[in-house]
Amino acid sequence: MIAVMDRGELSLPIAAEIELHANARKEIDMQKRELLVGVTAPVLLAILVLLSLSSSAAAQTPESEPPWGPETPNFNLEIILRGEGFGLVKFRQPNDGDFIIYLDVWLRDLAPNTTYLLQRAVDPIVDDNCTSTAWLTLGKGLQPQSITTDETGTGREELFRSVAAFPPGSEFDIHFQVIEEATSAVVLTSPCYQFTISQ
Ligand SMILES: [Ca+2]
Repeated sequence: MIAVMDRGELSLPIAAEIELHANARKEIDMQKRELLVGVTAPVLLAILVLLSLSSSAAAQTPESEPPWGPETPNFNLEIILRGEGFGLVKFRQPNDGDFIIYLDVWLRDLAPNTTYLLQRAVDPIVDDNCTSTAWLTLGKGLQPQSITTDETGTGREELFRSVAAFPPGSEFDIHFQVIEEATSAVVLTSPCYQFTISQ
């Protein structure tokens, strides 16, 4: 009986203590939650911003390649050609003193095992209206270069051309076409783009 009484008497302060502990834990949990929401979220955001900044900076200046010029003015272009297949030309002017435009050409969905040529025409009146039809075949410097498709109709070629004849800052409207080398038939055409000579 005494033991039961004792347990009963003791049970009240123990229950109260348990409740106190529970309340204290709730408060700590709430504080933790406030910390997570109030402090951790901005810190996480800052970390994410820093990560995205550093990754985009890394993407812009890969160590293995020369740094490209800024996107504005139009020193660099991604030219899309459409027609009987698809073409992409990465038009790049590195930040060096060489006055060379690099043209990485990728053709797709054309006739297999066929040779093609990439041509461009420019006019100096920059109004997004490409009026020139003075097509010039591009290649490796002054040497025209065929782009030969494989058995799946895909072809790649790394072309380049000097623009040393033009002063830096010169602006042009430019458009492109791909012709089949044997027949001169136009198979792909591009919209009108604008570019500025970098150095
Ligand atoms: Ca024009």
